[in-house]
Amino acid sequence: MKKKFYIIISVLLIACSTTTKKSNQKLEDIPFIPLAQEIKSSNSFLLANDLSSIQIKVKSERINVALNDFKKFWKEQTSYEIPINSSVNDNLKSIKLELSPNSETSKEFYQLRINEKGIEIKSNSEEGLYRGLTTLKQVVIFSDIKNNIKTFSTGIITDFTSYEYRGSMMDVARHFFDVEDVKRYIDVLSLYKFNFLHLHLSDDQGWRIEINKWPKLTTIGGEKEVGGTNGGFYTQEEYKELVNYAHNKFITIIPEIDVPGHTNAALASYSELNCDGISPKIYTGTEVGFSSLCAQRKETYTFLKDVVNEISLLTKGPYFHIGGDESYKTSKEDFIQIIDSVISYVHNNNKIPITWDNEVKNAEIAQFWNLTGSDLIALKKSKKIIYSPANKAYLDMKYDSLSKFGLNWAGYSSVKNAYEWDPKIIATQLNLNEIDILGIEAPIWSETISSFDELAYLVFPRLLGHSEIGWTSNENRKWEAYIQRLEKHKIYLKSINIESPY
Ligand code: TNX
Repeated sequence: MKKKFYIIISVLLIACSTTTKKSNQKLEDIPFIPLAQEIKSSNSFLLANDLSSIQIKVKSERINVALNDFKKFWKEQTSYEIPINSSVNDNLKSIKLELSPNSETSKEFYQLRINEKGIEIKSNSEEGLYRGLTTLKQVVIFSDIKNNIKTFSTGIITDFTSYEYRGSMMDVARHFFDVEDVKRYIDVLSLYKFNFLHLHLSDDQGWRIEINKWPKLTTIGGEKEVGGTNGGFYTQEEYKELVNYAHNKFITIIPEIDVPGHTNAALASYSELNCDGISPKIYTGTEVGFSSLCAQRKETYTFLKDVVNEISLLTKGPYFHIGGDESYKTSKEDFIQIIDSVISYVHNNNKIPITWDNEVKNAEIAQFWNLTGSDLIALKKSKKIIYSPANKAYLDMKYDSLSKFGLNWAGYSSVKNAYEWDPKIIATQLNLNEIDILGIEAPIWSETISSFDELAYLVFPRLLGHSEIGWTSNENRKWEAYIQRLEKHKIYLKSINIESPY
């Protein structure tokens, strides 16, 4: 009996001490990814059930959508309902969002204040408010629960991004990923403050977007994928739905039509695009560099113009990616002729062209991935660079020799390797200091993956490292502290059915 009594007392003591420990959670103990630029904790707390509403004075369709999402999220996380009000009453404890003009701060700057009276997010832009809301989401996810109630530690977060471009690329051409998969990816990207999703919509193995003037691109070119299984494509309506879905999460979709190489699917769909007038067979292997559009045929230019025009009409953002990588079957002259034409079609649609770094080009923005020979000249001709060094940023590189999926042509890439890089250092090493760093992008190529779970295996947790490289200042990024935070995110990701192997 006595023994039992002691056991009960000690269990109670341990429980009490962990609760007290938990009540000492400070705002800066929340494992934010990406880490905020400045977190000042104060020593108080606010209970989730004290907050009676979300108050919003901003008239913004996108913020409304975001808040309706947040409302659902709040219910799931805290089990309380929280209504949205369009008026502000300072006497009520609530979550307030406010646009406050400030010309000195950058576009995505925001301030998040938590005190005993409530929570407030202020920014001079809708983007900033949204980024602040994603920070608040992480506060909610990772705050301690005391007496069954989520308890938020007080303090002030002042935050802004290091780079204006923080992207990921999804290769939907090698294996097709449907609208639901892409939306699911967008959901996670938005929680980690990414603002661009680049969709690789065409390649040798598949053409994935409906083009009204060239219907065989999808009926023939979209039919299969790597391995010979059924592929697929987005109708223009579905594509618009994706663009809007991403837009509401403050993510801009960048379409990529890869030319003049990586075009077997188009060449197989229309014989007139081939120099010899004969369509090649549909290709379901994984080699690169064997296909090319024909610079001498006028149909090539009509085709390119139609494609760029139709896709530009579906595109909300400023950019259009035109590929330009690994065109080993195109002569230099033909290459320049085709690329320069596409650049002019993109400009005619008031879009800004982006190309991969290979070969000499005149696009404003180059995406750096892997340097060989003349590629450095192409980079030097650009005004801005997006950094995607394959040995660091490619999410399709295996983690190590045991990885179930992935390639390893650029080497293995551990979680640490994918975290420890800095575009500024690469710029210095390549003598590209004088060219603006637009930002970074982590691509996931899909030769070896064909479902969302397989994609998740390669993407998570490495993607989170790139989110921090894009957002957080280099001085604030420390590997040891990062992995502590990352462990907590892996638990959260698991709770939404995203398993990361490492
Ligand atoms: C290189 S990156 C490619 C892709 C492959 C990828 C696989 C680039 C511009 N080209 O065609 O899918 O490697 O890692």
